[in-house]
Amino acid sequence: MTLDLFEPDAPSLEPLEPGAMVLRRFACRHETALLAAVQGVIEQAPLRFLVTPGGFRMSVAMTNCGALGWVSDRTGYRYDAIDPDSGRRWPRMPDAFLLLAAEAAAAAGFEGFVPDACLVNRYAPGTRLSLHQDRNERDFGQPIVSVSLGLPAVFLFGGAQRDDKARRVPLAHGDVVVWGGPARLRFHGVLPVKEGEHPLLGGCRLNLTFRRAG
Ligand code: MD3
Ligand code: FE
Repeated sequence: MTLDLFEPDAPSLEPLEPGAMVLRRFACRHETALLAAVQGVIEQAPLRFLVTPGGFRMSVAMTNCGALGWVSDRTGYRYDAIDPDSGRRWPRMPDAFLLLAAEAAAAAGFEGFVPDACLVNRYAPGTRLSLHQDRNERDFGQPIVSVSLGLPAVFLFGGAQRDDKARRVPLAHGDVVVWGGPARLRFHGVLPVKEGEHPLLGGCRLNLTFRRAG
């Protein structure tokens, strides 16, 4: 019997705050399948820089898979069944994604989570995501599952108001966070990603967010 103390790569479950749970390294044992699946999605629906309703180009590159994809343009933010760049449906959600998202949600107490949208975010070094709420989904009773891959980042976990003090949560390759219940509408963001080299992903961070959008 080996103690967890001597197993630095073993997964762990840590409650962050009511409704938010960090599953450290939870995605590591699936990393090969996940990365192959991400590649397939990006081949069918390339990463792109969306424009905000205010006319600014986002610095995070994005794409989607699943029945619905999150998009932004001059008319606003929304979920759409069609990729505006191709005019076709988004790539289907890979089984490896569905399984991981459902397993992670269940481990955090949300049984039966079936996401219909997966937003893929790619951060180059220096890229940040400013504080925002995720409010385009139909049912806020459904959790969001987030998977971090590649370069580490510091996640900002704020309050119910934009100017509430945010706590900093470091997230590394393979870490999964489940956000639900009272944490679901909290403001959140990502500090600028530091330059670095990840053995599997090179110089970038990828984040997958799984949602029940429709
Ligand atoms: C906390 N993405 O795509 S995921 C996003 O790392 C987004 O790319 C970040 O925020 C990223 O919208 C963070 C984690 C996340 C997602 C939804 C949340 C955290 C959340 C909803 C409520 C509270
Ligand atoms: Fe968000």
